[in-house]
Amino acid sequence: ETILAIDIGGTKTLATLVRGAKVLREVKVPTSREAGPDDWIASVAQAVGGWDEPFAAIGVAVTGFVNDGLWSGLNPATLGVPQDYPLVATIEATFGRPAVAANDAQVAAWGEYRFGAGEGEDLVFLTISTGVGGGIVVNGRPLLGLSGHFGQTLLASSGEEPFENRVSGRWMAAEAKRAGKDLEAPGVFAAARTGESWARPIIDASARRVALLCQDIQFMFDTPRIAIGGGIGLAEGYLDNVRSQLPAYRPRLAPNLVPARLRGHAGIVGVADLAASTLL
Ligand code: BMX
Repeated sequence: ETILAIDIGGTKTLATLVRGAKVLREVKVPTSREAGPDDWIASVAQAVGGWDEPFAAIGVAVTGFVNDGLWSGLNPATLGVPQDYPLVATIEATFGRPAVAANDAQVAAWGEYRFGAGEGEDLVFLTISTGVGGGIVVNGRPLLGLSGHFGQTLLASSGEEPFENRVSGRWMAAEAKRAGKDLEAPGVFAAARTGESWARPIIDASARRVALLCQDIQFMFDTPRIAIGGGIGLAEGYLDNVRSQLPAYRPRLAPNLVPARLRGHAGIVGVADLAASTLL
């Protein structure tokens, strides 16, 4: 069955038609930070308006917290989502098919489990992106609701602010600014590659915090693997940087870090599978 799968992220929104793990059509629109959910959904409707293939159901992956079909932001620095926006109801009214919605990283975890880095084993997925998201698959089931929101955890930042505020692409850009550089995260990586001395410590500090988080995840879930995705997570050298900064425990206690495989498609493939298996 063909599913309309949508992923609304902090920077861009992806609308696709998906069958299994296959992406049949795809269009990308920027997520306008000043607009709100009504506008974001309207731009998706407009972007897919010319598609004439039928679809049986809709899966929506979003940055933020999804509870009973209602969508709320947790960290306004990632995206300003109002509290309890009726996401599923609005999507169903807009597109005229049944819909499911879940957090972007939770369904990316599910997509990687089913079709990517999981290879038949449970996993924890971490995306280091505009923010930091996560998802947990245990005993072959995705944990939904608030679970996996590692970017919101407080311990690594001594309770002063969410973990992601000291790790994410937005944090890297803010640190660059403090060094007098007007650059986004990719510019920080480029500067580190060409040996600009201010850039390397920013990346190292982000990777160090992620390494500690991964070790903590291992103590909490003893998962067979932690798949790392997101634009930062998959940036050249980042995963090796995280590995090199893991605490020195013996191998049985150490997390097994692997790159996510579905790239930007993990969320849409995962939410399409969730829609197909729960709605059809
Ligand atoms: C934030 C939070 C998570 C999300 C994560 C990654 C909001 C709006 N989002 O921690 O729900 O999974 O960012 O989001 O509070 P991304 O847009 O960077 O992929």
